[in-house]
Amino acid sequence: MEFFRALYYNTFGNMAPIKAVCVLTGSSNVSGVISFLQDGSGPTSVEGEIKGLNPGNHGFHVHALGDTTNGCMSTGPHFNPKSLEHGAPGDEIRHAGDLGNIIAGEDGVAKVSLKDVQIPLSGVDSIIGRAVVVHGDPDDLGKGGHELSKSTGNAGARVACGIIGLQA
Ligand SMILES: [Cu+2]
Ligand SMILES: [Zn+2]
Repeated sequence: MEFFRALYYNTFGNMAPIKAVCVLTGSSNVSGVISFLQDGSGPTSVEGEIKGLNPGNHGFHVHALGDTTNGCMSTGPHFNPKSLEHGAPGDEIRHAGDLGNIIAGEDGVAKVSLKDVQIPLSGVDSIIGRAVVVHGDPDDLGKGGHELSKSTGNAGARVACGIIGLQA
């Protein structure tokens, strides 16, 4: 069986699962670690924990740039390779980076556990080298009627961010 597995990998390229990690920090006390795993061309699993948040919903996105030279401000807009409007993760019209909200409990901790098909770890639309950003306010998922709803979900300040990098 191992022979066929090796033959398959050598014939069709790197089919082993790809792993990535993002260590988030910010100017406040918000921090966390998010892990990514993609098996073949399947959905990417996103798992982790963010702490130091105010209780409630917080916008959670992949932003286009892995640039933190000016803190989270330099990570650019939401990752949007298809040039669509901002939306919810389950919407057809959304930015690839729109992962919705994470929910912090009274202890300020938000557990993250989701799967998404629009954030691959390889190929032209790979999120490797881009950034994860956590916001101070809820993401209205494009439906808030605010002038920023269709671009950022009006999610407010960028309270923590980190660059998505490959992991062994
Ligand atoms: Cu964002
Ligand atoms: Zn968006």
